[in-house]
Amino acid sequence: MQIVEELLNGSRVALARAITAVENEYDEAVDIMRQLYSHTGRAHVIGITGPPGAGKSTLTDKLAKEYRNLGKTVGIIAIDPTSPFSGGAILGDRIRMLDLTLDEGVFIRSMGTRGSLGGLSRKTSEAVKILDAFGKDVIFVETVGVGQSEVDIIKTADTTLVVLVPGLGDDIQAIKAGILEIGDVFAINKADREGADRLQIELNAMLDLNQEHMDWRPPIKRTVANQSEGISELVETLEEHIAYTHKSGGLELRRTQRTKSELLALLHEHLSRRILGKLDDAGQFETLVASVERRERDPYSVVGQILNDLMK
Ligand SMILES: Nc1nc2c(ncn2[C@@H]2O[C@H](COP(=O)(O)OP(=O)(O)OP(=O)(O)O)[C@@H](O)[C@H]2O)c(=O)[nH]1
Ligand SMILES: [Mg+2]
Repeated sequence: MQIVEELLNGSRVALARAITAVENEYDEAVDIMRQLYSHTGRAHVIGITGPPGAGKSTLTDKLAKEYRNLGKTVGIIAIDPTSPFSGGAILGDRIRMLDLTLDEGVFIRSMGTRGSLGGLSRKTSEAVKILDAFGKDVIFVETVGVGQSEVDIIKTADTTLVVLVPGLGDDIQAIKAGILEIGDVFAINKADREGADRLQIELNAMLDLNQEHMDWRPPIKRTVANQSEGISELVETLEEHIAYTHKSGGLELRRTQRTKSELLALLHEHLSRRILGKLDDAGQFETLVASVERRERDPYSVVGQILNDLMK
C-alpha cells in the first residue's frame, strides 16, 4: 500500500491521512493497520488525564518540548470528549501548541468523539499505533478524566500521569474514585495557587491507603505548567516510571493484557457482525425477535441455535 510505504518513509502527509482513515472508518483503514502492525511496539505511550482545565494541554506542550530537548520525537493525541472537531476547546489546544507544530519532530492531532465514545478508545489506540509505526519515541494521549470511557482510553498508555490542581475542595473525593487508581505519576499543577500543600497531603494520604498492592508508589510532583516550572523534574519522574515498568516486567504484563483485550474486542466485533450479517440476509433476525417476543421461544435456545448453525 502506497500510504503505508510513504508513512514508513517519514511522510507526515501520509501519517495524517492514515489517522483520518482510522478516525472516519474508511475501508482502507483495516489494511493500513494490518500492514503497520509489525512496525509497532517501540514507542512509549504516556496518558495524561485530569479534570477539565487542570492544565493538561499546557503541561503536555511543555513535556513535549522537554522530550524534544532530550532528542526524542513526540506524537500528541488530544481527545476532546465534549466538543466536535471544529470546537473551541480544540482550537484553543491548537493555538496553545502552535509553536510546537512548527517542529518537524512533533506531530499533534486532536480527535473528537462524534457521539461514539466506545469506538473512540479503539480509534485512539489505532492512532497511537500509527504514530508508533511512524517512529515517534514518545506518544502523549490527553483526555479529560471524567468517566469510564476516558479510563478505557488511558488503558492504551504505558504510563499514566494524573494532573490535579489545588482548590478542587471536596471534588477530590469524586475524582479519587475514578482516576486515583490509574495514576502512575501525579502532578499537582497550578502549584502557584493556594492549596497545593493541602492537596499534596490529601493525595499522599489517599495513595498510602491504596498502597498494599503496589511496589511502585506513585510520586507526586508539583508544576506550574504555564511558567515551565517543575517540567524537567516531572520528565525525570516519568522516565523513572518507564525504567521501572521495563525492569519489573510490568510493561510486558500491561501490553500482554492490552493485546488480549484488543484481540477479544476485535473477535467479538467480527463475530457479531458476521452472525448478524447472515441472519439479516435471510431476514431471520426479525423473525427470531418476534418469536421470542411472543414467548414461543426463549432467547437462550435461540442463541444456542444460532451458534450451532454457525459452527456447522
Ligand atoms: N495559574 C496557572 N495557570 C495555569 C497553569 N497551567 C495552565 N494554566 C492555565 O490554565 C488554563 C487551562 O489550561 P489547559 O492546558 O487548557 O487545561 P486542560 O486541562 O488542557 O483543559 P481541558 O483540555 O479543556 O480540560 C489556561 O489558561 C492555562 O494557561 C499553572 O500552572 N498555573
Ligand atoms: Mg486540554
